[in-house]
Amino acid sequence: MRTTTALREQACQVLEANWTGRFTKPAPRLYPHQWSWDAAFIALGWMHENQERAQQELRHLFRAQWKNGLVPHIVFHRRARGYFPGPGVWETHRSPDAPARIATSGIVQPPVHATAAWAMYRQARDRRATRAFLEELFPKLMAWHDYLFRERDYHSEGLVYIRHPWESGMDNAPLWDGIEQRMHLNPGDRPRYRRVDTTLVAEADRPTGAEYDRYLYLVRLFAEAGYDEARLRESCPFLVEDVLFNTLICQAEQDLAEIAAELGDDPEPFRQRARRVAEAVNRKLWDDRRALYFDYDLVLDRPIWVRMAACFTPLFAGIPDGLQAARLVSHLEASGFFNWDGSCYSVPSYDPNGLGFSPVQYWRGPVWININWLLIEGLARYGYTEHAAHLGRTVRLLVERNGFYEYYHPYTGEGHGSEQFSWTAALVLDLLARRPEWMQWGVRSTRRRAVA
Ligand code: 2M8
Repeated sequence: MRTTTALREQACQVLEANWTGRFTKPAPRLYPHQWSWDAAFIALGWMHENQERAQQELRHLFRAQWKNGLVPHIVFHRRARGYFPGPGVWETHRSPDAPARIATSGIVQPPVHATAAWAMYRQARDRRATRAFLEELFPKLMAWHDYLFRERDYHSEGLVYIRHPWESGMDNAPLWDGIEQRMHLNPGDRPRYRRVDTTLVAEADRPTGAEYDRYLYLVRLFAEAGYDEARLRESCPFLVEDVLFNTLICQAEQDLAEIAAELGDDPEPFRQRARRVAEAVNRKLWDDRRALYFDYDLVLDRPIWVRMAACFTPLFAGIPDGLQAARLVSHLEASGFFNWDGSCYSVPSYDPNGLGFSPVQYWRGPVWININWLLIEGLARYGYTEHAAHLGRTVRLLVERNGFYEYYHPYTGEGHGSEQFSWTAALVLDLLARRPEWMQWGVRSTRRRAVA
């Protein structure tokens, strides 16, 4: 076993190697640009080592914010090549809101940014210097959240929708299979393109060609509509109220409230919005019979009963009450997602007994460190410290034995996707710094039992 210092140094080396001078790439070759939610996770790692870089990470991203508040899921790096789809496919100049001089995509990713910014401020050695950064970012974060509630809350019910699988961050999750099957593409609808990802990592680890056809079909739909949300709301075949996305905006609003209070602003509007999201998640996405949160398909007007690790993440934002939380934890243990005995590395991204589960294919089963990180924090929030520590030790085992991979085989622990993956390294740094007791063996904590 490596010492904590050695592990920390290795994690720092990954971030250092992926640092471009302006931002940190998610991975050396597979992802050469800046991604939105990666930037937030990466900042959570940098903040323990280099506050300036943590700030630069978010600054770089928000410099590309659209006039309507949208924070794009990719900010393209001028000097980088070898990623598909690039700016030419997105055609964001068709939108009056896109920035003129910075090339971006035209969709979003989960809003973890206010959460990262508030954590950075709390961790900062020099709070005075960080306060200026917080002041600079505050209006941009407000504009970002306002965009989501103004443009993406279909029924004005406190839930934000996503309109592309890439917006969820969990690109090829089985959640989207039903919707993608309904998208019947005729020969003329099939975009012509050449993928780069499958030349860089194992093809079996990545989404299929049929999935990429649909990803690209949707991008073309957006560009042809000039990214006009009112039009897209009526024409897009993919409109989903996603559990993870809404959990993260709920927590981000709570963190924005903290930022507002710290800067002498009124935190109440943000708290109210967070409460509204939490109530809506509990009203619409909670399935009391199955004791789980499920995504909601706005096109068919019905829940998507697909069991993902992300369905448990409302714990992160404090959304469930104590009884719901206990039932969620029982469910987690009983379903094969969470194993005390080490028969499977917890937590697989998709139900290990689910139809179409794959231990190697991207978001269809492998363990992802960001999802574990959200669950660690969520379990801790409700007092399940032994569960949280078990996941913390699992994270440590995975990276120590296999390196800082993008995702891991839940039965062998083998790394898949890209090596030297930035958010894996960053979140390990964060856990080592803030939760050191959960990253070691032989530490006992009081196990709170889950009740059915
Ligand atoms: C993956 O998504 C991109 C498309 O956005 C891709 O596969 O090319 C996802 O895992 C996503 O969550 C992540 O932000 C991105 C960069 O790490 O890669």
